[in-house]
Amino acid sequence: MSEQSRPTGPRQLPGREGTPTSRAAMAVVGVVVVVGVALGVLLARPATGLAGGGMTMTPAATAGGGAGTTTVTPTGHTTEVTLHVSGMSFTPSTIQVPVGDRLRVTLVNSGDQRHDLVFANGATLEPLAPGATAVLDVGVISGNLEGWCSLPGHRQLGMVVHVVAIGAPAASSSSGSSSGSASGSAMPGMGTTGGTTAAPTMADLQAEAAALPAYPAQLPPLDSSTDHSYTFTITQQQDPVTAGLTREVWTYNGTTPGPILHGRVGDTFHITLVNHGTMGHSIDFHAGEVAPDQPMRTIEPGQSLDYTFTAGRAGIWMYHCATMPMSSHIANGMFGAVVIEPDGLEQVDRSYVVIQSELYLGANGQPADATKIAGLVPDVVAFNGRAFQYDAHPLTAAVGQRVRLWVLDAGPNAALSFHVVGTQFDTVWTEGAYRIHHGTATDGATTGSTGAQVLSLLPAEGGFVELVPPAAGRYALVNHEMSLAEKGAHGVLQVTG
Ligand SMILES: [Cu+2]
Repeated sequence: MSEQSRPTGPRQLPGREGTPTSRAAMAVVGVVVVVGVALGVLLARPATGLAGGGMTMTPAATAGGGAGTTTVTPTGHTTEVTLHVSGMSFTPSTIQVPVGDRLRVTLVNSGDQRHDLVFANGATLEPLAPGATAVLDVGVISGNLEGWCSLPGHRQLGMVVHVVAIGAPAASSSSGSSSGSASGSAMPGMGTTGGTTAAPTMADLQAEAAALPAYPAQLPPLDSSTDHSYTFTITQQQDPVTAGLTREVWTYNGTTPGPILHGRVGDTFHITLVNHGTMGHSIDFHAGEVAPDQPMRTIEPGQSLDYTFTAGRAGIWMYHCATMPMSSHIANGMFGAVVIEPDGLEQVDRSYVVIQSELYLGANGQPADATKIAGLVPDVVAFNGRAFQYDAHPLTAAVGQRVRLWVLDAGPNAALSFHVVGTQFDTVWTEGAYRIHHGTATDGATTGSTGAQVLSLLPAEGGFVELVPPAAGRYALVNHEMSLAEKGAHGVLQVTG
């Protein structure tokens, strides 16, 4: 490899000018470090899935470096705090220190990779190996102060600690941290800005998912009937996001997603829609063809309508509220799926349904923030309505079983690049047709030896994939748009021997 053609290594790499070989080696090391940090989040901990961590949280109380920038009278007292590492978070993530106290932080790296700790006032602890402990003198605290891990991406994933200066004059605190709010707006995962809510940390989302039952992902079994009748009752209710944060959800029958319906081509579905909410709502079933005017009309609270359709074609068809703005009604939970099997679909050992959707958090207890929705950047992304729930409550299968995953992207906005870590799909059916069936491409070009790594879906697209897990293990289900996986579009298929 010539000097000219060799990739340029990171410029900040330490060390002197060396031979081409040693510089190349350093460049490789640099690449390995960068890749290792990036992949470490998702791939280095297959046993625990997306282990810990969180996303950027910027509560109004974090005013930045106050220590050393404001004149205070030192108390002569030292506040001692021990920080641990949990996944990609510091615990505790908020430290309260009387103003004028010196702060000494003992960092215990209880995580499984290196972390450092730097504060906005310049106090810095060098990177600590897993299992190591070190003490940092942060200095005399004169105002609110933020600290973080400065390793690439760690701060953005939630490795932030907020020092709240108790008794600091208002000028040294931000507007959000005036008296009495230190334990409110600075609560982990609950940072609020301008009446809306910052993205919760990954750790807080995972903890809540573990504390709650999972939405059942099993495809409901077919019965022999060709005529199906359901009542869909619309509700508006609270749904927890983290231990300290709820959102208002709008549902069909109290869950988001709503009920998963299952039938065959030619089946007829009779839906009675009843609005028990506080505003107008409606429903639109993609699974049947109807003139929209009457069945998809918006009904006011207390009203009902009948919606009948015949499922003429196979697919996993979205349904959703069609009341404007549809983006908000879908983002607030009003969506679900109708699975219509292709004729002759073979029996498999396991059938699951995975529906992706996005959360754009409004203020605590409130529905989604429409401005955020319009901005297309979700705070949280979910499989079957709740982030990370199948990490805590995995889907299950046994080695050698054929697993079929019906997948729908409910949106309202984000795409889904559905991948199951460690596997390949030997069967892919999407939007009306097989692309691959048991390893054979439908154009006949490849017979018995082809496969796929993702099922890629835009909002309202759906399909199914099949895989046969080769060995026992925890197989992560991810949106391979990795930032969306890190926001919750992540789960686990637990395979036993
Ligand atoms: Cu609605």
